[in-house]
Amino acid sequence: MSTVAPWQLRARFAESLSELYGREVPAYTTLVEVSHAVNRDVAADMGGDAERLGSLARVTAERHGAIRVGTPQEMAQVARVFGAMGMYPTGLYDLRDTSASSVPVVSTAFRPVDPTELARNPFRVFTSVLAVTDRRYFSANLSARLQTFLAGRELFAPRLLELADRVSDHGELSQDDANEFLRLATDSFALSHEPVDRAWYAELEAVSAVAADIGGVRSTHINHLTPRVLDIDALYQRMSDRGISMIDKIQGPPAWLGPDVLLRQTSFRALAEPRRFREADGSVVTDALRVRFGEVEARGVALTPAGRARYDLATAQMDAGGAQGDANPAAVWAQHFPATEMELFAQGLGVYEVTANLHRPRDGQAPEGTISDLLASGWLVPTPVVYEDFLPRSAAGIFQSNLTSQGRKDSSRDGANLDSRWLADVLQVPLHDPDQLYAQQRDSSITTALTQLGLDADALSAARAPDLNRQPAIPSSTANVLGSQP
Ligand code: OOG
Ligand code: NI
Repeated sequence: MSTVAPWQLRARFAESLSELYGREVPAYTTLVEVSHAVNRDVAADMGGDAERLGSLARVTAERHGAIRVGTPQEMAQVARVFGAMGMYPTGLYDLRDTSASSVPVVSTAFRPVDPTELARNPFRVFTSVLAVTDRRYFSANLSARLQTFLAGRELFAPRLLELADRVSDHGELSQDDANEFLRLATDSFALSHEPVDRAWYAELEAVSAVAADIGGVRSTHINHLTPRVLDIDALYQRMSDRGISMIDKIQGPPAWLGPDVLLRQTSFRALAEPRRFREADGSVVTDALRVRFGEVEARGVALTPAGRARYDLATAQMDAGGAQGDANPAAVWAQHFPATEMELFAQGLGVYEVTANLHRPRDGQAPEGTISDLLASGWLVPTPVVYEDFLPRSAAGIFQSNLTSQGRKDSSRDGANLDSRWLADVLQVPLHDPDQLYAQQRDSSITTALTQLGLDADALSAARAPDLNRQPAIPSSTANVLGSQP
């Protein structure tokens, strides 16, 4: 009997979580249906161009999930379970200072890091761990009680962790073990029906609704599962037409006619779900909790660090315009970003792979010159690299839109220093840097393409590794040539 590889586990896990979440939150199923309809329509309208940032098959299956855990130990277990599915921690998102409300978590995204694996199935999970030692939120006394509570719970069955380690050691599982792994992994994220201790939940909620959601219960659950759409503005309209009230805007870059970059997201409000509570007198009552919701996203071209700096600037200016009430976000955006993909690439702002155009008529000419020359003469063709990560600001917005209250934070105290070194230590596996991954992808595509053209990749290395942090990837003379192409 054939065995099951990590990417197959990942694809099947995404599917089974989707089934689970659809049963728990029916509006999610509506969202997925509308997303698929939008994607079909965009594909029909645009043809092959619709697939420029991922095949329709990939985009249709594409989801991200969000989960939240309480302790470094739980986070390390998550790394084992997701590692078995070829999902590795990438990027650090410290949300403690990005929002006005109390969001005491530090996060990373578990995702495939290899382009081939991303193409097979890009499932990713935004994963947050509670900053239990941060005194701005938790007093010494509350922190100690919280840590005791968390130490006494078990989020992942020992058998699940054993199977996860087996995949990591052997690279595959038998069909039976795979089925068991997927069942246990999916069950770990189901909403529990165990009664919630009212007093404990309320004590944590006074500090932070997120802290209560994580540390007030004895299990974890999927917070949301997000499909990807090719046209988020159309999706927003169709959901609104169906009477589902969306948050008042789409987060991230504005709608405009130029290339889509990074990530645009929107959501609808958390739905109240029946949950059981144990009262102080021991009685159990059914009440409602609003912690989960629906989210949808559109993904664009990844940005280089230089492009990201532009994004930050544009965002700050759009905010300032917003405060004056006369903002036209698309106009502000257009002051910072070029209107064509060719320019986005030529100015060193967008991340692109190149491929060798082996069908180019030779008309007596051999491929020669610098990378820029080869692009200009059509021997190299750029294709965009899709943004696979998250945006701290949108993430903070997502947390915030879900909060029942502001919570409290004593900013006069020192925060705990939870940086990427701390997180890598917690995870016990390397923490990947998104910028490095994108740069590697670009550089290795250049090496492959040059080799295919029979050129000496090393000899062109100066041009091969342009410092996109500081200067345009391509000399401006070429930028002009590229920009004038259709
Ligand atoms: C995660 C929020 C972040 C996103 O898409 O930016 C997120 C959470 O609410 O647990 O999912
Ligand atoms: Ni999300």
